[in-house]
Amino acid sequence: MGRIGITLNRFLVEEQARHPDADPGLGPILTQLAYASKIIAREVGRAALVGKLGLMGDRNATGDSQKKLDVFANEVVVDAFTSNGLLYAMVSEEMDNLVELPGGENSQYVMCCDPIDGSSNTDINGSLGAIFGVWPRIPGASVEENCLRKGSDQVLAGYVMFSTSTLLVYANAQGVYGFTLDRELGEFLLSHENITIPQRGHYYSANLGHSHEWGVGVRNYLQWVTADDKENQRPYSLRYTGALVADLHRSLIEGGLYFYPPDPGHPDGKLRLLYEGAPLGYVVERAGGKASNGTSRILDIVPTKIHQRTPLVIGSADDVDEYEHFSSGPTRKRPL
Ligand code: AFP
Repeated sequence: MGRIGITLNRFLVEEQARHPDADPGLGPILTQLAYASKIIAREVGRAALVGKLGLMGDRNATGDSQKKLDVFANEVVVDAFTSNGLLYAMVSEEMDNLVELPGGENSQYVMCCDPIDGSSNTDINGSLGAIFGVWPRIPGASVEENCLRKGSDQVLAGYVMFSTSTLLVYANAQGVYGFTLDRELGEFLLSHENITIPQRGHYYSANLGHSHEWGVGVRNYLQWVTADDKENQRPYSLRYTGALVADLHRSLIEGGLYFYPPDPGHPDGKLRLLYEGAPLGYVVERAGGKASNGTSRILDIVPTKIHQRTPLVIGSADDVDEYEHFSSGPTRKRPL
């Protein structure tokens, strides 16, 4: 049975004892994220009954229409880290500017988050997610310099998937772990110990509605990965939920890849670097996979703006390699 079924808090205590040199400041951050996730999961589960579906009527900093659950989840996450000294500052998809958190003046961490990923799914009972990445504070640096960090400097990252179950997945220096919410206990229990991503999968996730607008290299990849070649486990099957977290989680467990290339409507890509690409890239790399913008490792990119967008391809290492082979050499064409 191993440790499956133990609570998140017990797991964190045992892990700290197993790795005494591990950063002790990260456990309390995870505990607060778990608390916030329970509150968000409860509201997601009853949104249709308490008037929390639909739009707020505003747009967020990146121009996306804000759903009521976007705003609610952001308020829950900010509140979970206010006046407890756990975080110095926070970047959120739902806030125009970074926020220095009250009581965090002496904290040693900053967090970038997307409180609700997949907002287009809120009113159709689809899967939703939350994404977070945590960086150590740079002593003496400004709050902006502390937030505009490359993904490889993260010390903790993860996501919460609000779906058939509520699942918290995080990665740190020790590995990648998943905890499923037991609603009766009100506790996240260990359900996935030491997650590793398959080297290759048989699923791909992409919005094919844009495929006619993609670069020729990516279109060549799409033609290749959907070609009839049973000996090489092709064609891959398409799975696209509208929530990156849900599609990414499938790749993490069963293998495969997700990609969102640039298109005329998203010349720099649609996904945001700091609170989508970097945290999920950290999780996937810690699990043995890869994440890039089609040519460069996502975790190496240093953002210049907190809401900076990026093209993203993420998932099994062999699948991301195949994609990059096509996308970085537009004229290259493998035998189909
Ligand atoms: P929203 O949170 O605005 O719905 O965006 C979700 C997302 O960032 C990612 O989770 C999805 O995979 C992708 O965008 C969906 O984008 P398209 O609707 O353009 O396919």
